Amino acid sequence: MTESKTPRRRVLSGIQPSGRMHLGNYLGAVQQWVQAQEEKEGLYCVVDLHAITVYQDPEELEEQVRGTAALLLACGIDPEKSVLFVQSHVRAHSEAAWILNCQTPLGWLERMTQFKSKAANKERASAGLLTYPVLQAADILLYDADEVPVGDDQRQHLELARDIAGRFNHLYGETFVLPEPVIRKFGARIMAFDNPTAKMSKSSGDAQGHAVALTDEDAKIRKTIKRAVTDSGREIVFSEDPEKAGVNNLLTIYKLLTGKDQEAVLKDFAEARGYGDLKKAVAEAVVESIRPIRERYERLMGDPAELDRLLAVGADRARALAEPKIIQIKERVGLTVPAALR
Ligand code: AQP
Repeated sequence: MTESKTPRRRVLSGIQPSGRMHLGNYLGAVQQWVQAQEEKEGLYCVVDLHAITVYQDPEELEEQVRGTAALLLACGIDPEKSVLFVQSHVRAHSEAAWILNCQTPLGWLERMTQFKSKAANKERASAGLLTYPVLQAADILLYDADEVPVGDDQRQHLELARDIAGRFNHLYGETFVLPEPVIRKFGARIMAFDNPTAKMSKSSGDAQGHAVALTDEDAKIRKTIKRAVTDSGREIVFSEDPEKAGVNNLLTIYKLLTGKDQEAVLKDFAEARGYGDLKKAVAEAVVESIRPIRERYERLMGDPAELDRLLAVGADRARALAEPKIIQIKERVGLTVPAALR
């Protein structure tokens, strides 16, 4: 008797090559991607089309794309198990984004909080910043992704992707899978070390003491964490109290990097003499986790031809999945697809 095999769930997520990848990206997103690829079908992309919604130096962008891909591999994305590719290498993303743009009410986009905060100056903000979440919906819907592991800042965009899919299915018939956001309870929002009420982000990543980048040397990591803002108390507890945000952030990072549960984490600090001891232990956990990533990254960056080869293979595999879907999407809305494009 042949055993019937349930198809593996498909997971898709992306990261912008817009700056130095940091601990927040790793703990909120990439660590989950690495874990997911063991049981699920993973597709992970470097979303360069998203990055150009704000100005990027053209020469630097090329290096950033390679660097981001190398970091994903260094973190444990295995190109044998997962599809790793660059968004702009698969044209269907841009085509699907345009078609979905034409189906998305403007009001839905104007309500996005990320747009509101990034596009305060409407004379300077690009139209791409407004339609950014539609491109993100296209990235996901093109591959019929079941799950999208992201940080908490992407929650609203993912709801929008579901709304866009639902509206399209309603107007043109069942076409898209409604993707589920996968957002961790711990690590969904790693906070900045210099301001634990703000999320750690690439765009502020160069500010002294803001973030730990995955390429930082041991001494720099120790210095950043030693200077992390905490509070004037002494209590080492997980807490949602904004006053304790700094301590909570340090404990969360420690928990995720050591794989311990909350109780075991608190036990490790039962004898601590103050926040100095906490910071030292967190810094060591971060150093030990980042060192092998940084070393693998340096090796990978030393062989750009091999990196490009891996990305070419990933793009071919992604194209093979995206091409039939973009044909289906075009046909649904009444666009003819000539034989040469099939
Ligand atoms: N601080 C964070 N904590 C947890 N998850 C995070 N992510 C980002 N920051 C945190 C998640 O990382 C994935 C890639 O996101 P991104 O490329 O948009 O990274 P970013 O650091 O948010 O980049 P920017 O350019 O600096 O964006 P802004 O200016 O918006 O902060 C996503 O899954 C994201 O949720």
